[in-house]
Amino acid sequence: MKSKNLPLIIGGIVLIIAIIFFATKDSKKAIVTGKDSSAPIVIPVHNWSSQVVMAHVIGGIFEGMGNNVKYVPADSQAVYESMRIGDVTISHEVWESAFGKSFDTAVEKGGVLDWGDHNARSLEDMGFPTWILDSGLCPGLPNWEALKSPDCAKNFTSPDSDGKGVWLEGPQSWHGDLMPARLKALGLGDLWVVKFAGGADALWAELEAAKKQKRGTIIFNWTPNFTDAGGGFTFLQFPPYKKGCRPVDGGDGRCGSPDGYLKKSVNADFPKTHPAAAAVFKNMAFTTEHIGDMAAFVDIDKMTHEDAAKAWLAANEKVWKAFLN
Ligand code: TMO
Repeated sequence: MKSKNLPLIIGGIVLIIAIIFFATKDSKKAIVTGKDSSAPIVIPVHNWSSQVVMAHVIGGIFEGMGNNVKYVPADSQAVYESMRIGDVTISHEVWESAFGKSFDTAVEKGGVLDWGDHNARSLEDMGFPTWILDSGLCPGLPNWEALKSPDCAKNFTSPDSDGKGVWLEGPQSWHGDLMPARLKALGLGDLWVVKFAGGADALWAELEAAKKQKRGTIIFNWTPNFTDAGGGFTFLQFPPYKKGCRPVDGGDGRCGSPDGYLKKSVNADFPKTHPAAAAVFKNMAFTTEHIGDMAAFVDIDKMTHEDAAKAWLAANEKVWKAFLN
């Protein structure tokens, strides 16, 4: 009896193993090559170089996979709600300091997914060109307390600043009144004032002008950026960031910006409508150097964002092809 059924049992086991093997193989295949919808993947475009170049880098990769892509100009705070309701598909540079709060709000409401971090960490803060350290314009830098000296502040004035030193902040759309509030909270209001640049280009123009005129300048800047190369930019050292220290979080504002994440996120339907593109986007993780290079093609080499993306893709084939697996 036993020996009679043995071939049947063995046959059954082999059949079950075969079914499991092919089923797993098939489902894996479905994850990697599942057919993406022909509906466009909507990528937002903001107002700093790496973000725009990276939009075209990622869009180029998606197009190479056979997808349709659409680029839309978007406000960098409102974009998380736009993504939540499906007007925008992905966000590829979620900077913790500037946008963490808007991102968290959208995730909590539902409809936005955290799609993982880039390799790069981020810092967004006030700083100065490193040559100022040896210039005698403000002894004690990069410690922020050097700014308490009237002899320092007077070297950072502009014709319309009423004799006060100037912090040139980025466009107000990035951080609202974060920096004016910080400046006041640190007790610097009598000696310093915040001005807002119309765009990122005004920040870089200010760096050039200050160098030519050998005058002090403090601007808002960030890393990863083209200014990482060569150590030509130094961030001010403020009291360390702690959760809750900002006025929008109920704090007194006496702190610098966090050592932050740089994240990707997606509309929650994206993995269902475009499973292949979503899987590739999840794999994408750029380094500080990758992102600095994307910005440098525009801000140093003066390429268009589209050409910069093509140049970056051509020079980094190994990097992005690894994301396709
Ligand atoms: C979001 N930004 C990189 C301009 O700080």
